[in-house]
Amino acid sequence: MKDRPVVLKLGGSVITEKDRPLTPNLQAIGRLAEEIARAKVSPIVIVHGGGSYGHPIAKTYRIAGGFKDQAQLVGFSKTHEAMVSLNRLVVENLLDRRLPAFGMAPSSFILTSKGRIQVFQGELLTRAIKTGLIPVLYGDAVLDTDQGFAILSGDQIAALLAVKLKAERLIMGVDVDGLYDSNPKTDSSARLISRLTLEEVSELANKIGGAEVSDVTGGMLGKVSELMAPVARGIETVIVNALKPDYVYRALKGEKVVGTRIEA
Ligand code: IP8
Repeated sequence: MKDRPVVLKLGGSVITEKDRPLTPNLQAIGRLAEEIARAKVSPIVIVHGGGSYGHPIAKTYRIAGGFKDQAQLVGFSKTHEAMVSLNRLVVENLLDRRLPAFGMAPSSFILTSKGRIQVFQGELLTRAIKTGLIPVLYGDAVLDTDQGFAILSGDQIAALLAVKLKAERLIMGVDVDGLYDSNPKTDSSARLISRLTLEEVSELANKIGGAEVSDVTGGMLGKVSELMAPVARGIETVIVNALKPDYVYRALKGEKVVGTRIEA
């Protein structure tokens, strides 16, 4: 590929109302589409999360744990369909800003094994990018060689794409300012970590420890572990608050922005 693409992940808790099933955050989706259009970054690949679309259905039918009984099959399909609906909203908002967004279902070209990506048939995706389209992917219910099916997170997809496409930059848009040294929701002395090396990530994981990991830090540490591979390959990787206007815009432009930058 001539130009190295930017990979942008939009968190499910940014583009949906996390606590209300099947409720999009249309204001955030519209604003982010406008920021992406204004930044004029090309090529760009977008991946979004599930939020209140994919997750509640996947949970009800226990999709992440794999096939156990026949009744889950409908749930597998419903999870995927919910993600297709959310994807359509994101794509439509980008099209409204005259961006050639093209929704692509990860379950059509990715196969996992125990939830980890095993087969990635990237030819169509690279072709779409070369043609000038903006692929818009999402965390999806996918087929799995070991357990029948699985839930594949948008984070895992975004990290893999960054590596495979030799991305210029990987931007993770989340609903907090970045990674903190403790949980900012319960600890008023929590400090935002603006720069972090791979080595420090594992130290921080040990310090916080399994059981006490809060939603914010725990979720973030899980995210950060996905980011290890692209960071190790020298891909600039940054976590920013996508709920705050212009943070994603600035990250797309490579400008200075509040967040956590992870370095090799
Ligand atoms: O929100 C999972 O993607 P994530 C999406 O990026 C589904 O973890 C299908 C639950």
